[in-house]
Amino acid sequence: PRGDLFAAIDLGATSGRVIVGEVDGERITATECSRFENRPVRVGGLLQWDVLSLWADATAGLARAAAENPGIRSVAVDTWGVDVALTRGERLLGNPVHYRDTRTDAVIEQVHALVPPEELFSRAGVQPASINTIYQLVAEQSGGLIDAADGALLMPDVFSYWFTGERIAERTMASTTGLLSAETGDWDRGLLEKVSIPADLFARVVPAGTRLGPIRDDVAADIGLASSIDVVATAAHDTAAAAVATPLPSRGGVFVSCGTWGLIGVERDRPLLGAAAFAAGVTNERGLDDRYLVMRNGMGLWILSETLRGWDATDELTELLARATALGDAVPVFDVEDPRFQIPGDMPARIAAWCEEHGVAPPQGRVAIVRSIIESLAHALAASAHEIGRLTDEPVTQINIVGGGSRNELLCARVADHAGVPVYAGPNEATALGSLLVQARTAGTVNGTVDDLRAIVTRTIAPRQHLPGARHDDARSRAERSAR
Ligand code: LFR
Repeated sequence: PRGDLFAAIDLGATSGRVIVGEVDGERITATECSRFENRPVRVGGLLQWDVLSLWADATAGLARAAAENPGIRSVAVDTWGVDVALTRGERLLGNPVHYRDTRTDAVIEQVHALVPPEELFSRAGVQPASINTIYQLVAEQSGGLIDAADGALLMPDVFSYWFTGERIAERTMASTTGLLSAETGDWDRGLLEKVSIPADLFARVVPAGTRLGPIRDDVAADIGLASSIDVVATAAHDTAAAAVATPLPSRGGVFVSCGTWGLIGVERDRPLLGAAAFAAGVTNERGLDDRYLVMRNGMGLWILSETLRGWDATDELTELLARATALGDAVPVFDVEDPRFQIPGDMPARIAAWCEEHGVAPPQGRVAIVRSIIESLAHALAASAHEIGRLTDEPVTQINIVGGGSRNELLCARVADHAGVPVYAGPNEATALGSLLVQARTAGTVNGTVDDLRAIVTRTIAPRQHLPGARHDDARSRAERSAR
């Protein structure tokens, strides 16, 4: 190889992957070396992480990747935000609970009685949402687990800890908890006190790119690694890693990181706080270095993938999308942000119920349901992009879609149509690329700011362009008209 090699372990909603990347000062290329299932398990009334099988699969994948690619310089783990493991000594106190579990519903009011949502937002910059770690920890407190714990680690940090024995809290990931001060970037002790969560549970916050040390010898032997590899705390929140690898222009571009979730935002030097930002559902999470991701956190491909899962038709996505494209856009547009769509279950039934409640004829048949989901999602993403432009006072001139959604041509084309600006699609593995670039900088392979890292992606990958169509149908108003 011409460049240096790095490995990214990316744990996504349905699968985990080990991706090996080669980086030199100019370019990055990445190859998926292994892919394994990531399925939360519902047992004992709780939706839980299957964390041990993930460890087994991820480390087996890493060992294979290392055997096939001698000289890998480092490895790093990223996942979605908010989920946390409680520890006592070196052990986990049970399986971490998945954020789609509904146990937090019971404590929302309790938390808000102690700290009103507006204050949660002004302190942490994060939009209060029932998935946030703050509610998860308060829920565990009612169950007595906090009393038994002497530590709390966010999920990527669990893997780093198992690899190295180092307990840290990587900052981009920590910023998703709702417990990190937007100002200082450190745990908000005053807030923790108000909700009676002991501050000493948490590990020290470190910036993305911190080298944690080599994989412990005993661990390397256990997982079948011939020689040890360094572990880096990358931008461990998948969204923050994806933002690094999004080929954004210097101005006017909005990123849409579209996987299971849709994160629509811009990168800024300051968080966007205040009443208007709060009311508009803005969330400020940490990006690489001193950047903030000013975003709206909304629906992504989840409704679609959950629908296909329910039909046992996950393999039929390509065909269904082709037929949905041919069908046209005369389908209902429903509100993808309605909370009923967050919980795993029968999505078509919930879409039908939503339509009936709103006096709209529900989509009939699989193809129409798929098209209705795409139209509704495209509409919501486009509207959010413009809302972010309005709130940050920077009119949107283009939208960059990265993540799995960037491979969905119909979705990208319809976002362009609804938004009235060009959409640039790709890279779809932005999260892994971001992780690899952060590691390459830690290793000294490349230097510079997040803009310099991003420029490597821009040089390597040409996104697909989708121009807005001539016809700017507003499907929502049409659906509403037909309802009258
Ligand atoms: C995307 C993501 C979002 C976060 C959500 C839940 O994968 O990380 O940024 O809000 O998952 O953790």
